[in-house]
Amino acid sequence: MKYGYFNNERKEYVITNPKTPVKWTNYIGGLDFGGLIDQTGGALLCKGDPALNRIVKYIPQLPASELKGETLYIRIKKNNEYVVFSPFYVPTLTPYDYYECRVGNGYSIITSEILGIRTEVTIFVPMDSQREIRDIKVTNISGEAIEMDIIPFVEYTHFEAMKQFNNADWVPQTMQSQCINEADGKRVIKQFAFMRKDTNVNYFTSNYPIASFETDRKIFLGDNGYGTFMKPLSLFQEELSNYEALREDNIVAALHKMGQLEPNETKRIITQLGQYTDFDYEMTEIEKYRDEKCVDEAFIKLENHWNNYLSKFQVKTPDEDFNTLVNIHNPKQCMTTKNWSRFLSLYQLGLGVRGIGFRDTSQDLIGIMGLCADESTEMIGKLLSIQRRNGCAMHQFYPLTMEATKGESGEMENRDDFYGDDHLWIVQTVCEYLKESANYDLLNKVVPFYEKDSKDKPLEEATILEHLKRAIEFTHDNKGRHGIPLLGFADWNDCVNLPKTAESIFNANLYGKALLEMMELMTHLGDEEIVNKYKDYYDEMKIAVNENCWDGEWYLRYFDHEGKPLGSKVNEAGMIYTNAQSWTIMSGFADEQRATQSLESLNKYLNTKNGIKLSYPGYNGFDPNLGGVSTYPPGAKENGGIFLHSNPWVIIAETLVGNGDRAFQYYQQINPILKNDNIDEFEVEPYVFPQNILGDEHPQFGLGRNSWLSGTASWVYQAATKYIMGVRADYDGLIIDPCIPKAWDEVSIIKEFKNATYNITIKNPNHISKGISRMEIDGKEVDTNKAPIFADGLVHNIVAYMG
Ligand code: IFM
Repeated sequence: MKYGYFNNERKEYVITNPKTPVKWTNYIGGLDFGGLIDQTGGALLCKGDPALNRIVKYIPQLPASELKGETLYIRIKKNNEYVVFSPFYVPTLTPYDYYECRVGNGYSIITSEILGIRTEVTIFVPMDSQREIRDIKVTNISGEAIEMDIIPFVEYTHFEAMKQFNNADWVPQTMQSQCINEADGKRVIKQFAFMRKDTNVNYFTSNYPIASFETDRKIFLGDNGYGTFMKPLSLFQEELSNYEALREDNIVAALHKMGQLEPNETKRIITQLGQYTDFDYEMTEIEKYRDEKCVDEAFIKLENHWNNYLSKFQVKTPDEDFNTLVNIHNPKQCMTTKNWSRFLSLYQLGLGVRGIGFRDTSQDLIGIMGLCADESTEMIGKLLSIQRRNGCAMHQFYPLTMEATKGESGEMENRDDFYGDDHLWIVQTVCEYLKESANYDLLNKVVPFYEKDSKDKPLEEATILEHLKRAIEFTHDNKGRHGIPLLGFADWNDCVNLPKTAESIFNANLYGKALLEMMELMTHLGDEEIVNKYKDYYDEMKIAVNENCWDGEWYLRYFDHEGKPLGSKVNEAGMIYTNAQSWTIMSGFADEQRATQSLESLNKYLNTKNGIKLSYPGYNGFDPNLGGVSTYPPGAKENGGIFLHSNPWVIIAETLVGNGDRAFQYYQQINPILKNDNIDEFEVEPYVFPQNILGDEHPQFGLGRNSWLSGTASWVYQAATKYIMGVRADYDGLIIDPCIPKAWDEVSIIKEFKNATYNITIKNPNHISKGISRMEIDGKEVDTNKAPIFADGLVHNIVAYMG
């Protein structure tokens, strides 16, 4: 079954059936103000932190048919009786003649035709103003005059999201609403929790007179609270009660009387949902956004912003689905994960367990580096400010307070260990930034380490370069009995939690990759001494990996606390792991023969038509010595599921050994666009990567979950742009080193790089996968496949011939 289609001209996905298998969402605004919108108009909004300052009550676990956060009711009079429906289908479930939800960049537009009314609602947050705009246009298409009322609806949550659910005494006592009447019938309806009434005041308003309103859910639903959102009884009375809630479940329902709409007549109402600390300032902004022209301009500005972002890297290949993903939806997902980390989605509920992750965000930042590198610097500084003096890092932080924790959900707080990988990721992030931007000043920026001797006095601070060096030294100093870095609580695979002293081959490879990056950087900066030191570290680790971790046909993944291998043919479950193969190639530790052999083994044991599994066979039952991984059934998530984040690493590894056909095959296996025409098995949105797909050991093989916020976005984008297309920024130029399917004749790429446009055509007359035999820049032959830095604001034409 199919629920929609891609509209590339508008850079949208258009959902044509509201009854998607699970809610399909989109993001508006950012963490400073914004959240997610589902295809039936539900919204989850917050300001600054979804755990500490949440605005709207969205409970994803409720049935799909239930109201979630926000909706819109329309009331018409027929034969002197009210008929009430929602143009979003949910929560009234009124049959529709037409429905579409256009999932755009930073906006959603829901259009429907129900009972002779065409409604179009554009939902977005302006670029430079913190408010959710719902721009509602209603048209009477019934052919006869209709009397109509419009009732936007919001259900608030307590700003402390967890308290809303676990304290049903304090929360209801503190929630209050008030109405401010303005001169011309317009109103601002305020909502707050008593203790925050001067700092976090939510409000709803519109550009139209509000005839009457309701702020108490029980009264709104009617029948002493036994009414439903499907048929709120108060909407069958002429007016709402104008009750200003003193406690309990606060909502706002604002009755706008539109009067009689003649056939084909359209009316437009613009609502605003926001939060203010300074009422006077906010009123001037509210007035601004009551103006239709201002809203139109804000929408165009948002569109231009996204178009500009996407224009920085565009490809044209013979494969349209590849082009669509690389040019539109994948970079959009990169920006979204960069903005939200794992903080707020339908799966990561933003209730305070997960904040901004050191590991996750370091990787997410790389995803936007080629498009808007400078948007990463503030976050790089924040991440490094939770690095510890000894070089390892706190696992995550909460941006409003900058409080950091060692792990998620406090499981690590009383342990003296660390995540063995976190600190190493940021080395790649900073190096990618420098290659794309050439802003070497960043390395001299001084950032404190996390340990402090008093609340506001940092004990030690150092330059970013020094932070990176500490990261390297931490791993260098924390190795196990085989000379392999310690696992700590976990490495990238959060769920394999082996007892202390276990070693991680993933960490060995990540360390190897970080050393390669540091050697390149320090060579560029001319510090030979440190390059030599890192070369020794690198060689030492390469030997340790190859002497201890080769299992005959593939690389091992871990040594446990007793020195026994995991990811070996001696293991009944967890015999082979994907990351041990891909990363041993990405680190440069595997020689050609081992690289080829391990990729063959990976293909044999781990590949499926829906993507590459993380390991095989799955563990079948809980084992405290393995930890989280064994809590899942075989084939799910990290226990042998198709964990998409690790698929692009294999794609990159395949390009590094020159296998363009297989790299592309692996890419297309997970390309969500290709699921569109038959999506009932996959279930989640076809326009973003989910985090996981159930593997073939699970009866529901092919089912996707945890869409949107996943490191998959950043790494698939890197795999496509830097390795399949092969266009990679370097310190002194732009490398052109594609690895494409042999069948492709030609591809072209436009990349903005350091204040110039590189207009690249790659020709493949001999139908090979890899290797540039000659290149011309602006018509002149050059003897390299690296284009120089032009930095002249001009367009440069490059033609590269494969051969
Ligand atoms: O690497 C982790 C990530 O930090 C959070 N999601 C799961 C991944 C794999 O365990």
